[in-house]
Amino acid sequence: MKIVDARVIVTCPGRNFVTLKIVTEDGVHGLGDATLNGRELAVASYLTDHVAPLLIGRDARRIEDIWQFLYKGAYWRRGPVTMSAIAAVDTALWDIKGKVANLPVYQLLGGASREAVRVYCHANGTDVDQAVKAVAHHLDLGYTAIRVQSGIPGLHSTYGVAKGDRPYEPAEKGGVSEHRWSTEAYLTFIPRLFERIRAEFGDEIDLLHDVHHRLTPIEAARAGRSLEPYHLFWMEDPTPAEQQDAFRLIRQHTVTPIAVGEVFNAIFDCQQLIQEQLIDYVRTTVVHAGGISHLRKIAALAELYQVRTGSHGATDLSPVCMAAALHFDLSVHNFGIQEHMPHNAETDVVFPHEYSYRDGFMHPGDAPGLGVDIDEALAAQYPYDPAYLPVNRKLDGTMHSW
Ligand code: KDG
Ligand code: MG
Repeated sequence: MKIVDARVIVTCPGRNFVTLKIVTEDGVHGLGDATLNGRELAVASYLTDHVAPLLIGRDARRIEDIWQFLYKGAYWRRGPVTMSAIAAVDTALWDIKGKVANLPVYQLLGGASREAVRVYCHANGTDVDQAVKAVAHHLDLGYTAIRVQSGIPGLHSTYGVAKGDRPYEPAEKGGVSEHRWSTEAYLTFIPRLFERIRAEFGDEIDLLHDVHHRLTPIEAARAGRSLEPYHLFWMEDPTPAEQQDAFRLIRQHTVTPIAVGEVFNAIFDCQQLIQEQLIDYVRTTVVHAGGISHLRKIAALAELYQVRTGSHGATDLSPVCMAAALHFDLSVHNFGIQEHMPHNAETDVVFPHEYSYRDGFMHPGDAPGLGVDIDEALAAQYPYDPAYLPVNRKLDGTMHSW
């Protein structure tokens, strides 16, 4: 089953997405998400200029061999650009395999380990009152696990909080915007936010929070300890994870569960975190961590150490990634939870899909393959529009993690 075409489609139905479409000699096609938020064209070029020519003539059935060929064959290993490109190829080949077998991909991965995939949503507000309203709204939509972010008194903007009436979107058009940051203001405020949320909504719902890499290990330890009375489902990315052993210090001080991994792209990025049980959830996802094949290896390692999955699912991961993530989530034994940040209506039309949401759960559907497609004519009506993630500076102007 030879590959006869591999092409990249860049579209911007409200935000930029990069999609790889692989076609076989029998006319079967598969899709893979290759979107790297704010650096989209780097992956598009990597695929178009360096990967697509190598795919023509290869047997689409040999998913693992093609993965190893692209990984080992590049010589330059890992990194978000390379691994997103490999992920797109891998995902598209799983899509093709499912279509040829006339089975949804989750059946090829061992079948369903659960009835449906539990998801968490985002509730955010410019202040605590608005955050409370957002939580109430999402409870009405049926979610039972809710990530809460709020504006911080004294700081004009911060990660995870929407501007105006528009839903929160990480990348912004019109240049790089700057946020201001004060660790002390944040550490003082964050327990008050969750105290209020628990007072309003009780102990039943699961609450999550994303620190977004902005604390040092000892500051993260303080945050985790101060949040213990509100028993979070997880505290995400408490400190940058380039230095995996930094998490030992956080673990020594707090029992707040920890989730890490949305910026990881290979199993080596989380090997120590998993093997020393320094985290509870690994957040690697299909598009940035080498595709379904590599994500399964990470999950298999994590299973040995009772670490569960909690894949990243922000709007900068396209519906193709969401579909692939749901097949993975449904099948893998040590699934924990899946992030769900719904796409806008235009995106849902450009990428028609079988997956669905109901009462706090999602399901990938039973269509052969991934159950997601791209309307290429419609996609062409939304040309690429540069957008960047914001940056963060401390109050004295020093650059800080966003
Ligand atoms: O592109 C960056 C976003 O995907 C990221 O900021 C979102 O942290 C995020 C999350 O947990 O969804
Ligand atoms: Mg995050």
